[in-house]
Amino acid sequence: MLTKINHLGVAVTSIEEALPLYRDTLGMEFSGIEEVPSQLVKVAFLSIGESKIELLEPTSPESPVAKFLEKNGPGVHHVAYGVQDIDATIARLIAGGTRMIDTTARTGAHGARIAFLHPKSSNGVLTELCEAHEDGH
Ligand code: CMX
Repeated sequence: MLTKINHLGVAVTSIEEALPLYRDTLGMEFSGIEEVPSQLVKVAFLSIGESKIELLEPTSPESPVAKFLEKNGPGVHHVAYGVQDIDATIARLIAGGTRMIDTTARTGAHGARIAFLHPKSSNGVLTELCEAHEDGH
């Protein structure tokens, strides 16, 4: 059902301030910043082999990431797993009783189709399913 860890999401108050650690100190490959209006965040992706780190900065106080930062401060926000068929995976999880935040896939960064499981249904870890766009992200 799952193919790999696609990315780890890290909540930050400022991508500009956090980026030098990942890009320059740790030497990860930086592939740019993108705004995801539907999620009220802007994101920066940094690659390590097949996986990525996604820095998440809220663009509004209403953003789920703004609420997370308010409560916890900066830190690991979610784990995203690659899936080949997100619609089938969502259907299987719902049939098995998993509580989904998204019961249908929506569009995330890089045009990927994404859906979140509720952290209350995944041992406190916000979990994302991610069906990569054709460009491989
Ligand atoms: N990891 C673990 N637990 C989390 C969490 C996270 N990232 N975010 C929230 N929670 C927990 C809260 O601690 C809270 O727990 P308690 O009830 O024990 O206090 C509970 O979930 C409810 O949180 P809340 O702050 O009251 O916020 P909401 O109920 O309004 O929303 C959630 C929570 C998870 C539904 C919301 O954050 C959400 O929809 N997240 C998914 C969307 C998202 O994060 N998008 C950004 C990523 C963009 C991308 O990758 O493209």
